[in-house]
Amino acid sequence: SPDQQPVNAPGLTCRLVCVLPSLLSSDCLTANIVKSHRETCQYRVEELQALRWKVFSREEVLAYQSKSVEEMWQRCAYRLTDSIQYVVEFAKRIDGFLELSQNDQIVLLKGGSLEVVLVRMCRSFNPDNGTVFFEGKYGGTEVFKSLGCNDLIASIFEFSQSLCALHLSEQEVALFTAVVLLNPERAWLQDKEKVARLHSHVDVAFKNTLQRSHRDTVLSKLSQKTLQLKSLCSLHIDRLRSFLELRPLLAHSLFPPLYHELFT
Ligand code: MHQ
Repeated sequence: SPDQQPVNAPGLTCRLVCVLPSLLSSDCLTANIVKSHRETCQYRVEELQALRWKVFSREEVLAYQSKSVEEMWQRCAYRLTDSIQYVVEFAKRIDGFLELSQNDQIVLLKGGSLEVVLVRMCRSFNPDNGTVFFEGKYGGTEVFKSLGCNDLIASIFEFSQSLCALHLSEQEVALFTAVVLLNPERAWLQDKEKVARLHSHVDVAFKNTLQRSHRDTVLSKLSQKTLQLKSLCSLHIDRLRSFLELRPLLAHSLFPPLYHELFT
């Protein structure tokens, strides 16, 4: 019978035996996550870099600085909420995320969406002059002065600066943000085990990718970043609390519903 015939097809044998097994299942996940990132990253990194010459003029910076605290918080909350909507779309496109319970999807997004935005921010950040792409042009920390939380803004900018120093590729940003999002340690998860399984698949995919590009050393540097992200997010919540305590009635009309749902 034909299937009993010995084969002598060295090229084919090599392809099956040597080449195919090097395509690990984690490569599929990497491809899925990189594609999800590319489709939901708001601006392509080349676009952002090409716009670096567009910097706010002194007059434009002064105009931002003379805005009221309320207006500036409202603007930033809208920008942040807009970015978070892209992160929600990113999450939904990661294989396995929509198989989690709705509760756990929400818990992961509530706990991780700002962290992902802050990691993604390094793509919009120019480390040469410490400016970020905000409302159409690049501006430094002085643009955000009227928010009245210079310490938070300075820490966010320092974080971006230090992340830029790692020169992460788009593939690395994609995988790192997925690892950050699928954190099985978030409080109130119903099925922690299921999240942990998904997280470890992404973790393996990330480690394989780093190993293959001889970038293993970024891994330990990124684990420090995870801690910094946590403290930036609690600082954001602290500053938001102080802002709201002074304006209990105003707050509801000021912020977009999704910002409320996530942070207040
Ligand atoms: C853009 C790049 C970008 C630029 C500036 C939420 C609030 C009212 C105050 C980023 C806390 C401040 C903002 C700077 C903080 C959370 C604000 C200040 C995507 C959006 C992003 C990352 C902004 C997000 C919100 C930030 C961090 O391409």
